[in-house]
Amino acid sequence: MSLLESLIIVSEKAANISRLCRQEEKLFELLVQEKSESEANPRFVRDFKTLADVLIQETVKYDIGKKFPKIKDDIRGEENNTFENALGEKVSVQISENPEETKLMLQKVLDGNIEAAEMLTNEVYAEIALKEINTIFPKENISFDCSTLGIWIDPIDSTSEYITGKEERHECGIYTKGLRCVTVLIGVYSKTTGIPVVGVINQPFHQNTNLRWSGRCLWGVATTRMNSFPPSINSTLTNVVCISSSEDENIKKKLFKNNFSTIEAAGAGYKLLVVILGLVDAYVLSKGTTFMWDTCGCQAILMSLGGDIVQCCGNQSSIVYKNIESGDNKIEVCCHSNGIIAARNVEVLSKLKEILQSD
Ligand code: 2IP
Ligand code: CA
Ligand code: CA
Repeated sequence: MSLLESLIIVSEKAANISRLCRQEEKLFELLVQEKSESEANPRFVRDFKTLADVLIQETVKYDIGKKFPKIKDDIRGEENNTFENALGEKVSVQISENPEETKLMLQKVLDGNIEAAEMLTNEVYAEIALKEINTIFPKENISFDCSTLGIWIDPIDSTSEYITGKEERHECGIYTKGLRCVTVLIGVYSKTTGIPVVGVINQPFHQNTNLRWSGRCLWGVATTRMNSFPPSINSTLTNVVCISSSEDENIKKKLFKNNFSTIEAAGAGYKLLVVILGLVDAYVLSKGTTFMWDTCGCQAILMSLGGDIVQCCGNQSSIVYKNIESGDNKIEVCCHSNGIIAARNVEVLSKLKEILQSD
């Protein structure tokens, strides 16, 4: 099985874990923990860390690392895998070859809750059938030299929506808040050039039928310009830009002055998703509140469609990726401190670069 297919499958496993934790109310309450100050996203006074988050990240690492040993040591994610239980004990969340061991580890994190540990363990080792996944599978087998690649994972983007999840919908169909803004983001990049290569976005809470959520999975390969979209995907421009609710007035003014209207939606991954889908022309963010794990996969998909993600301020060059070294301050090294502009169309990108650089 190819790296791309394996990434699609593991993203579905990630989505299953996220749905399980959200739908089992008891499980969900148990899982919410606070982040330590040094790890917190600078935008939030308080951030959340959930076991689901860490477990998903470690499951992706385990499954992909097992199938592609050459990439194993270069799979990284947003989360730190050390968990502390109510007794102040530290447990490192790591998936082991032996499901029994994983279950015991989870039991520890869950203060002895065997039922919850069992449910999660089953999901971690579940076999995912291709027909369960709402995607269009790659028609060709693309092979990569895994020894030259690294991976960035955001196991759950839009954690606050995942936890509080009150839905709001804009009249154009974009969800500005709620569970639909949650995404699992996986991005592969070249360690030699830093350029994104493959991206997978899984939206676990895409549709709700009879109180059950189902998702969808989108992917793209930047290098071969292959992706999961029909050739007819909407390419009409909307003159709408997606922004964060925390965006500066000055940026909004510049956009309005140039005939762009804005929609404020939650989730960096979700905003990138609506750009990818062509529901808006671009995502503009002037602040340093996104990180390598937020953008890597989405940028690969945008590149497969002819777009890109560039810095909003600074030299406005394309975003590139690197491995963090031990001793690095992860938040500092991985932060896109100059903000970002993401678009599916390079003309739009050039226009926005100009607008945002003007006084
Ligand atoms: C967050 C999340 C937030 C987003 C922020 C990201 O990632 O996507 O929603 O802020 O930039 O870093 P906003 O919604 O204002 O765009 P996470 O949920 O993984 O911490
Ligand atoms: Ca994120
Ligand atoms: Ca996250």
